[in-house]
Parts: sequence; structure tokens; C-alpha cells
Amino acid sequence: MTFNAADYLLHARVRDGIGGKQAVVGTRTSTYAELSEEVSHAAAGLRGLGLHSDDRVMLVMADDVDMAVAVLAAFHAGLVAVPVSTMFGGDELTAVMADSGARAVVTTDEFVATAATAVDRSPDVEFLLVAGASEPQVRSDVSVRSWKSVAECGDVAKVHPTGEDSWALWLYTSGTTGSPKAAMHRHANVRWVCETYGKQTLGIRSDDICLSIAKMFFAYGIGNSLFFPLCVGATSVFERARPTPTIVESRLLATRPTLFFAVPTFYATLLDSVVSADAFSSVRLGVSAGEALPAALQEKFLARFGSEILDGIGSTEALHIFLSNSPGDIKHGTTGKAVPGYELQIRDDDGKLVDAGTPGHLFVRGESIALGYWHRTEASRTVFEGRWLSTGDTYVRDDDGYYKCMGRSNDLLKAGGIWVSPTEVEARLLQHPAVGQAAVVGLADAAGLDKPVAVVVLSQDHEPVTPEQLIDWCREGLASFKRPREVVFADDLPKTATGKLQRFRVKEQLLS
Ligand code: 3SK
Repeated sequence: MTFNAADYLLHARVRDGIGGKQAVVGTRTSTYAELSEEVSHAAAGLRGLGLHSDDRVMLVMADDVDMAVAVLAAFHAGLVAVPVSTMFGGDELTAVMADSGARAVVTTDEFVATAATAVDRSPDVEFLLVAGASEPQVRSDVSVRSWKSVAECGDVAKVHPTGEDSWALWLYTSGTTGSPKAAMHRHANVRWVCETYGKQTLGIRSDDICLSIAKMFFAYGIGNSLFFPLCVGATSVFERARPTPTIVESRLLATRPTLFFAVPTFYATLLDSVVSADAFSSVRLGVSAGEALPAALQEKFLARFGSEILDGIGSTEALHIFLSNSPGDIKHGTTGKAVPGYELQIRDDDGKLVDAGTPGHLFVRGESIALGYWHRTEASRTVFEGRWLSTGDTYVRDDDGYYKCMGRSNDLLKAGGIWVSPTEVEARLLQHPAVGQAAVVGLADAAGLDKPVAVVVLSQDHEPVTPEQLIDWCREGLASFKRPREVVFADDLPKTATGKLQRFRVKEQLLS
């Protein structure tokens, strides 16, 4: 059976007779009919470059109408959209670009320099398409063109006859095993998250206006900003800039969203800010995911801004949220219950199901689960167990059936809802001449949210160094969100008899 996610999300709205309705609001706006036409042209433009089915198109783009068009045009043309983090530095972007084998890269002015560096070092890339005015210099065998010339090509492409199982979207995640790897999603997975979490849990409607703090290169963001609003004919508001309370306040007041999506750290930042309660008066529901939302944050937010926050948890591998509270059934401090369409299990170390009240490893199954990781057989075999996905989280189910997060089953941590691999931060610290040993763990800050904290053993005969200098060192060499928020000096680190670092003991020592 043919099925194409661009048709399901977008062109079907025109057939539904709501082509004149506002679909997207960014630095420009488009109705459903305008967006549908633009996507059909952009798909023809991408195919006109000589790209073939299943070729990857990497997007290093700011959240705006051009990015929505690029994602939908890739779906429409039977190509694979690969939106990637705009927080990546040159080395990180090169690693994912080369790994993906993308033949085309689309970027916006803000990220053109980093994208050009990575394109230079990624041999499969043949086209660099710039949505903006920049004219980057890259190796001579790469064709640099304006995105406008592709998106506004005179031709119109028919929706490519993809099937439910055709690749649509690859999303890079550090996930449960460290280095970024692409979770590969089918066209049908996009429909599944819309029909389950989007329509049934969130209850999204055509009169909703959505604003998401999480950017579209995240699974969480692309669902919030693109899939859910479009599948019901609602309106999505995009924000190009990195969100701050001031930027978000003015966006809220100017566009009056009804659904607001963020991560716990951002809710904490809002509570710390001077944003007026009025800013949230249009919001019927806040949504939180990425990491567990502490009950105190949820209660303070409700008291100050008058909005209930629906806490849920999803994963890049599942494409969106599979466990969540739902409107009218919210238990603060828990992540709620299975989203309709998903099954959950909590298993002990031997794989046996545990009873309510006993913590264990959380597994999920549902039709939106990725088919595996590109080029990562070993990691795929570890994480995808037949129809079940191992989430890597430890959860406990209470007597009323609500699930509560107990933390990560391994050492990876999340800061601001984004995976941070301690080994990557440790590796950066160890590049500093004064650092002899380093251990990074997640510790809860005053708001109860995990942040990376480093314990460092200084090398002998080193130049003096301060914690602040080491934090700056990490900020320079890594995406900024991965930097430790605190560096503590120690004489030694706890290790096993065979010399393996014991991060759990590092954490215990920090807490004692
Ligand atoms: O981390 C999460 O909770 C999440 C939610 C939705 C989609 C993707 C992710 C990683």
C-alpha cells in the first residue's frame, strides 16, 4: 500500500477543504494550500538535482518555514530527511554528516560556516543548498546553490509512491550507548505518533496553535511543531532563535498559542524569570518531556501561570511520547500511564516482569519504534529486542498504575532534556594539560533537574587551573549544553579492581 507522510500531514488538508487556513507562522507565513504548493515545487527541485529514493538530505537549519518545507519536500520526494542539531560544532557535525552518507545538505545563514566545514570533510555530499544570502566556499566538486532556486523551481512533483515501510526520517541520538547514531523511521511511524499521542493523549484540534521550545531537529520538537499541528489542520508557530524567557514571552503574546511544549529545565527557567502570568493566558496545556518533571516545578508553574503541565516521556527511537499523563488524569511527580497504542513492561535484570512497587528497566512496544540504527548493528541489537525497545530508564509502577522515573539504567545523563555522554565530556576534560583523571555524573540542581558535574584529578606539575577555566574549556570543545556546570577537584577517583571508573561511587561521594 502506498503511503507518504507529506500527503498524510499536508496535502490531505487541502483535500479536506481547509487550504485557506494558516498552517505555519515564522519569519513568513503560509496557508495549507501555499505550503502544499511550495512543498510540491521543492520536491521537484530536489529530484531535479538527480537525488534518488532513499537518498539522505541533511538539514542544518533554524526552525522556520523553510525548514518545514525542506522536511516535507524530502518526504514528498521519497528522500530521507535528516534534521540534525544546530548545536553541533564542526567535528560533531562532520561525524554525523559522513555517517549518514547524505548527498545533499540544506542549511540556513546561522549555521553555514559549520555546515561548510562538515561538507568539506564528508565525501558523499554533492550539494550544499543555502536558505539565505551566504555564499560559502567548499571543495570544488560540491555544487553550492540557493535553497530558493531549488524550492522555487518551476516544476511540480507528484507525491512519490512511498510505502508505509519506506524510510522517511533519520534522527541522530546519543541515546543509550554514547556516540550519535541515526534512528531510522518509516513513513508509517509519523502517522502512528500523530494518531496516538497527538490525537488521543494531547487531543490536538484544528483550532490549536502550537509553540515548541524544543527545536525541530529533536524528535520531540518535530512532532510538536510539525507532525501534530499539521495532521489536524492546526497552526504551528516557529522561533528561529535559541529560546530565552524574553523571546518566548514576546512570541506567546504575539501569537497566543494554546499548546506550549518545553522541557523541565525551561519550565524552571521560566519560573526564575520575570515573565508575566498573562503570557500564558492563551495556553490550554503545557507539555513536558525529555526528563522527569519534578512535582514541585509542576505545582509552582500551575500556581504562577495557571497552566497545567502534562508530563510524558518519549525517545528518539520511539519517535515521540509513549508514556504520559493525560488531560484530566494528571498525577504530579509521575510520568502517567502508557499512551494508547503502546505497551509497557518493567523488567528486572534477568528480564522477568516485576510487580507494582518494584523498580526495573522500562521497555516499550508500539508501531512508531525505529527499525534500528544506521550502521550500528551491535547497538541496534542491544536496544531493539524484536518488537520491544529497551528505553534505558529505570521506572516503578505504583498501585494506581502510574509510572515514576527512577533515573537512567546506565550512566548516560540528560541535561535540559538532551542526552549527554559522560565519557565524551570526560574525554574533552582529559585533553586539558592540567587534567589527569576525570569523571562526569549527573547531579540534581536546586530545581531537581540533572546537570553534568565533573570530578577532576589534576595532573602532577600542572599550571594552575580553576574550575571556571575547565568549564570554559569544555564549552569551547563541545556543544555548550554538555559542559559541566560544576567542577570539583579530588585526589583520586573510585575504581574497580580492574581499574574501571565507578561513576555511581563518584556520585555517592559528591552527595555525601
Ligand atoms: O526524551 C523525550 O522524552 C522525548 C520525547 C519525545 C520525543 C523524543 C524524546 C527524546
